Amino acid sequence: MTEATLSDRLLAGDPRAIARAISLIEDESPSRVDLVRRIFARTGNAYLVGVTGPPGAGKSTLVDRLISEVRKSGRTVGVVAVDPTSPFSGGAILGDRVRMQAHAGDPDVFIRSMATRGNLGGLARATGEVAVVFDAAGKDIVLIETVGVGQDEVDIVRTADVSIVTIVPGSGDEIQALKAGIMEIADIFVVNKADREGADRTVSSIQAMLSLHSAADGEWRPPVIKTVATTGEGVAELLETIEKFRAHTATTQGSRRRARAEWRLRELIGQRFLSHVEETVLRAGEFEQMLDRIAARETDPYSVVDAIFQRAIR
Ligand SMILES: Nc1nc2c(ncn2[C@@H]2O[C@H](COP(=O)(O)OP(=O)(O)OP(=O)(O)O)[C@@H](O)[C@H]2O)c(=O)[nH]1
Ligand SMILES: [Mg+2]
Repeated sequence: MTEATLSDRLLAGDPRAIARAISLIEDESPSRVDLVRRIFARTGNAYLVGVTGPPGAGKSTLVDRLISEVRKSGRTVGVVAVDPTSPFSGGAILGDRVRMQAHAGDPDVFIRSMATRGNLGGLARATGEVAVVFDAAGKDIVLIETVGVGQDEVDIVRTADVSIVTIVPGSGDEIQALKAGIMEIADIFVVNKADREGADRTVSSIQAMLSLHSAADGEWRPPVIKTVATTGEGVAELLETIEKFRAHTATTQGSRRRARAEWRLRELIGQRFLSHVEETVLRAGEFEQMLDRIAARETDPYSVVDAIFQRAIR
C-alpha cells in the first residue's frame, strides 16, 4: 500500500488501513510522518476519552462496557489500550483482546492493544497518533486505556478530551498515593469493583480529598461514580457523565486541545533538535567522550550543551 492509497483508504474508514496505520505508528516507521501529514487536516471530530488507573483496576472490562454503551447510540468507536511497562507483556495484551472480544464482529468498533518501546513521552505520542488515525477513519469516540497512576501519567492523560481515573476499593493509602498530580488530571473518578467491600468508603475519601480544592463558580467538579464493570452496573451513568463533561467543556475544549498541541509540538521540536545534534553536529563517539569528561569532572553539562548549541546554530 503506498502512502497515498493508505491515507485514502484510511479516510474511507477501511479497517485494514487502520490496522496498517497503527502498525506504522507502533513500529515508529518513518512513513508514519507522511501519513499523519496527509490525514491531519481531516481530523478533530472524534471525542477522546482517556481511561487510566492502576494495574488490574478493571479498565479493560470497563472500556468493553463503555463500547457497548456508546454503540447503543449508533456511534462508532476506536479503542487503543497501551501497556507502558514492557514490550514483552504479551499476556496483558492477549487479556485485553479476550476481554473485548464481544465486539469482534462489529465493523464499527476497532480495538487495538499496543506496546511501545519508547518512554512515557513516546507512548503518549504514539497514543496521540493512533487517536488521529481513528479520528481520520471517522470514529466518533476514541477510548484510550493506559495503565498506571501518578505524576508520570499526566503526559499520557493530556492526550484525551476527558480523563477518567479508575480506582478500586481498598486502603486509603492508595488514594493518598494518588493525590499528587492526579487531582489536576481527573475529570471523572470511577470507583470500579464496587461489588467489593469498602466501595462507599473509597467514594467518601475521594470526595473528601476533592472538597479540599475550592472550585470557582461554574467550574467542573469531578464526580465520583461507582461501577461494577463485570456486570455493567453504573456504566450508563458513566457515559452520561462523560456527555455532561463534554457539554460543560464545549467552549473550553479548544484551549485544551491547543494545550495538547503545544505540548506535542514542543516535544517534537526537542526531539528533532536532538536528532540533528546526534546525527549531524556531533562526530562519531563524541557524545561518549563528552559523557566521560563530565563524569571525570573535566567539564560540566552546561558548558557542553553550550558548545554543542553554538556549533549547531552556526
Ligand atoms: N469483582 C469485580 N471484578 C472486576 C470488576 N471489573 C473488573 N474485574 C476483574 O478484574 C480483573 C482485571 O480486569 P481488567 O479489566 O483486565 O483490568 P485492567 O485495569 O484493564 O488491567 P491491566 O490492563 O492489566 O492494568 C479481571 O479479572 C476482571 O474480571 C468489577 O467491577 N468487580
Ligand atoms: Mg487492561
